[in-house]
Amino acid sequence: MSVKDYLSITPEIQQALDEGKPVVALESTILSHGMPFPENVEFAHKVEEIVRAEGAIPATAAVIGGKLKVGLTSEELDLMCRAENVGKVSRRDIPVYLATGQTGATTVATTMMIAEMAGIKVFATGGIGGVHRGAQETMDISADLQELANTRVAVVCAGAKQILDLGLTLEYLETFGVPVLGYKTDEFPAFYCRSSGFKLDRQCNSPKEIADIIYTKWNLGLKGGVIIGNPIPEEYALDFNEMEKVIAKALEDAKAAKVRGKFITPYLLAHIKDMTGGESFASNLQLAYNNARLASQIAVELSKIR
Ligand code: PSU
Ligand code: MN
Repeated sequence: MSVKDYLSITPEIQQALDEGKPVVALESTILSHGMPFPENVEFAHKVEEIVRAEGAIPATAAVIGGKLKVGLTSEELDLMCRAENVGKVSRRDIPVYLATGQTGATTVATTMMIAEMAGIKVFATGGIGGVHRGAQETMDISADLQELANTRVAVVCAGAKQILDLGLTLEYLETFGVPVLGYKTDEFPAFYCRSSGFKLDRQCNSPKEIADIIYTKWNLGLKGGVIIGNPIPEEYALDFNEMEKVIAKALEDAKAAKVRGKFITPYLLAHIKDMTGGESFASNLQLAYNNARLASQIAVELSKIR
């Protein structure tokens, strides 16, 4: 069996890729482990509609029935949203899930892997994983960062959540040669908040400018991704200091409950949601829509260059 035999790409997406049309990858962990059911069903469909409205084709990734799925049917989206017996699949889990036929939601890392295999250049998510607070002791660094170091996919995100150590996350990305571009900002966004206090080297003000940088990186033969930090729209942004309090409590609870490994991120996300109620969830939806829009615009610009 070759790589192609493991990939299951919908005919619509395959045709778009063959014709060099814009395609935007979307992850499924945000559905299965980042949002409640049934609200996530509406999100899953709406985010795809936004991509289409911008002139690109959405490609939500997942691992189902021993295949790396690129593009999900309505039934498959529903399966991911219900999240019954749906694991969280990072790079190391892929062989296990494929060989055993288990159903899994793809993280940023695995969605990037699958996107590159399929030939998709741009990917929209909410927030990337990163270096966790206290990683000096725990060594908890998301596999998302290694993927960004190695895999040629541009990732549009609202930065990374404050649950992480944003400073160390940026240091790590610098070490591994991953450009971090700010869209209409000169700071790395902090998911619910527009700014983090961490300055970026480059502010870009148009999708075209971002597409040119992405194209140049890969045209040079450089491996790895590009991060585009797209701040949450002003009207949905939450207060940084308020969030800091919520996160401190969530981290304390996680420690007391001895949560480890891949369960830490979903645990913290669920706790934050419970503590902040509907407000943070509404923000989460809006920033993800905002990222899907920008990612589509970048994909459209990239398709004009190639
Ligand atoms: N950050 C968020 N929401 C999410 C995730 C991260 O704000 O849903 C998910 C993404 O799928 C990301 C994964 O790739 O969590 C990172 O998990 P870990 O920290 O275990 O690598
Ligand atoms: Mn981890």
